[in-house]
Amino acid sequence: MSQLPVNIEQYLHTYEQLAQAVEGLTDEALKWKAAPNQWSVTEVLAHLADHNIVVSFRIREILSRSEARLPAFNQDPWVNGQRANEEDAADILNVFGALLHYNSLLFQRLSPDDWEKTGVNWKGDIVSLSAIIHAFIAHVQTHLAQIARIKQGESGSHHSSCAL
Ligand code: NI
Repeated sequence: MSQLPVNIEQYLHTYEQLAQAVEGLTDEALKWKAAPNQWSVTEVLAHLADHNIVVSFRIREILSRSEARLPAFNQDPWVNGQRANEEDAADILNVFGALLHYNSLLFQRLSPDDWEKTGVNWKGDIVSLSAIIHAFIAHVQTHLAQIARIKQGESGSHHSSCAL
């Protein structure tokens, strides 16, 4: 296999990072919110699954040479609209991990030309496929820190925008 412009192991490892972060947490701890407008650990996981779904869509849009702007998504209404805090953390993690695996198989099929493809994000910036995947990995790290704060009983305040 030729050298890819993204680190697939690091990409796949985000699943283990999240699984370790929530390991041993009771159902009560998984669903605890510092305030009604703050995310629980479960809601952070649901947000990461949402982001994974959106990024998976963006990856395919870029590969298809779509000229449409890559969509943004409104993180809080997505979490609230699907009643994410009623979800089971294990179910969310399973979907998150399955998408990683499915995408990693796609990455390994791509040619150097595919990796050069770009899209236009909702802000009008040109973004490359590899930049999107690097940003995905970085985004998980941001929310791992948030999960650590929530586990300490601190505010789960989230960053202003998750959209690339
Ligand atoms: Ni985010």
